[in-house]
Amino acid sequence: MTSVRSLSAITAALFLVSCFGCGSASNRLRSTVFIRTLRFDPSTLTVDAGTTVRWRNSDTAAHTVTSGNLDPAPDPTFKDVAILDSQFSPKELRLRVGDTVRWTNRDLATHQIVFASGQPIEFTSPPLQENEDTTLQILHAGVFEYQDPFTPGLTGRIIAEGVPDPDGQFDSGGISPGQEFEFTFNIPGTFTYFCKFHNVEEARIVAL
Ligand SMILES: [Cu+2]
Repeated sequence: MTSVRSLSAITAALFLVSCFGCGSASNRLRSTVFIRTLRFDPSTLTVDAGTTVRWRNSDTAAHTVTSGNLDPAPDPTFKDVAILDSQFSPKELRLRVGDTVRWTNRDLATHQIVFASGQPIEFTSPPLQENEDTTLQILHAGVFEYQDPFTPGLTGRIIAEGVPDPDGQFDSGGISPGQEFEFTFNIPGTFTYFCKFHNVEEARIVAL
């Protein structure tokens, strides 16, 4: 009886030791950001200090995770989008961060520019009558979708590219499709990063 009891005590002690070991392993802080087509998902991730963040490339192209910012271009310009025959022309506009978009309504019908919600840029233009225009300076890198609520199916896109300004804290180099990169954020703070292959994707880790 005694030997059975002591045996079970030893078993319990061993169980506790092994459980402590696997407990500390599974409690190690981890979080994942997915690399998608020209965006990091989520674009803002809040973690506890000490967390290891893993970026997984879920796109079909290679990207990087490079600490720093995408800055405005030193020589910003105007970029024109015409609204003609109920189409945005061009439908997809590439520009540099700092450039200003000017939409001009060349239709008889009223049109309006409304950015999709949940993007870093919020914008709703006044309704535009024929030959009226509206402007917006783009101050963030990224892909921005917009639509005209007056015309179902009328959508446009802006792809804003910044000037890379790495700060040297981390740089994955090229991450191929399906591959991963990890970095541990031991110090509280806000850490911005971007992809230096495209200079469009910008995101941040907030470590508490
Ligand atoms: Cu990229």
